Amino acid sequence: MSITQLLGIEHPIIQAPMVGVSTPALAAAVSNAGALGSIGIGASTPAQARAMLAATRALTSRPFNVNLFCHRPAVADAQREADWLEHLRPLFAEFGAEPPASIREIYKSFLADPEMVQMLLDERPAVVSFHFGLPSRDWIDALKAAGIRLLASATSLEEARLAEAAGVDAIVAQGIEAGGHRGVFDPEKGDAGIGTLALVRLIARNCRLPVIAAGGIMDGQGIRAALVLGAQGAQLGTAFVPCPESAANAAYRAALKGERAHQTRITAAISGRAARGMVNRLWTDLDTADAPTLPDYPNTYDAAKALHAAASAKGCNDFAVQWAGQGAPLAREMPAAELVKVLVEEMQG
Ligand code: FMN
Repeated sequence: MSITQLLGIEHPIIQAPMVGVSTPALAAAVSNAGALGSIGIGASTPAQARAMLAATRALTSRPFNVNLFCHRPAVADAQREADWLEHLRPLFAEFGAEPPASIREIYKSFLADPEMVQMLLDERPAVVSFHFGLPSRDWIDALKAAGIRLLASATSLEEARLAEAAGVDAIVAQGIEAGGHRGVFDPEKGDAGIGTLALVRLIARNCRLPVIAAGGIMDGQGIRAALVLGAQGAQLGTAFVPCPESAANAAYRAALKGERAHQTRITAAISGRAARGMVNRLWTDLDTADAPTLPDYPNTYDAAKALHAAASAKGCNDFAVQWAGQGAPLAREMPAAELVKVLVEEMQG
């Protein structure tokens, strides 16, 4: 079965789920244009997620994708967290602020959230995707039995093989060029850092499942190249950030059009897990030579968000998280439906 048949779409293009950036309006516009829109519920409670699904369904009757975070649940470590906050104290002081007294797990892993599985089984979105790992086999089986198609991010052949063995329907091969968080299953094992070109080929040659290429793909030429490599589709994140339907703020949009778009880098110091974005002081001032061990994801993120809040309260936007991939300077600002149309035209050459 082709990826378009599998997902019930016309064009082999997926708008990446992007927590904080993708919206029901963006997902619906993409789905209505014949590609697959996505919403990210990784940072939502089941009630918030249910509302987001309803908001998307109010705008489209087409299939869309619902994305979850499957990281190891955070292990609180009061000393490590206190050391990290102490490390950040001088940055807070620049804005006349104090670090928070503590940080916490600002959202639950899907792995520890049976209520979220129940929500998905009740709502039955057409497609569900996993990032940072996989849920247990019985949850995968239950979601499949409910008629939901399942996708999983993989950053290596080993992760793709695990996803295949677990029973998902297709693999999102996420190269090192990609914006946002690396989908690495177990960061402690290290990150092979494989580029999209090699990763797509590795997985297409060694797995039976359809491959969806992700990372650095910004236009139809890039999608075409991925298809030539053996992918059946492409997932684009950064390309959709400037769409008016996204939740990106004015500063984020301006950065994508400016010099900083040429400088993206990966750091784990913002959230506790490696992620790529446009370099600002979050990239340069947190991960210093004397930095203590990072608290777990997403507890570290709580601290970065507090720092951004303190800075922005004083009119400083240098600590805003602006995830973006290496293709960022190629992003184009246009409504999502138009972007899908342009991508398809370019893809068809
Ligand atoms: N991937 C997820 O699976 N879940 C997310 O919530 C998520 N958030 C992201 C937020 C932003 C702003 C960006 C740019 C990417 C995010 N990603 C997320 C990664 C994408 O799924 C995808 O791997 C990536 O966008 C592909 O690279 P590109 O940005 O170069 O197109």
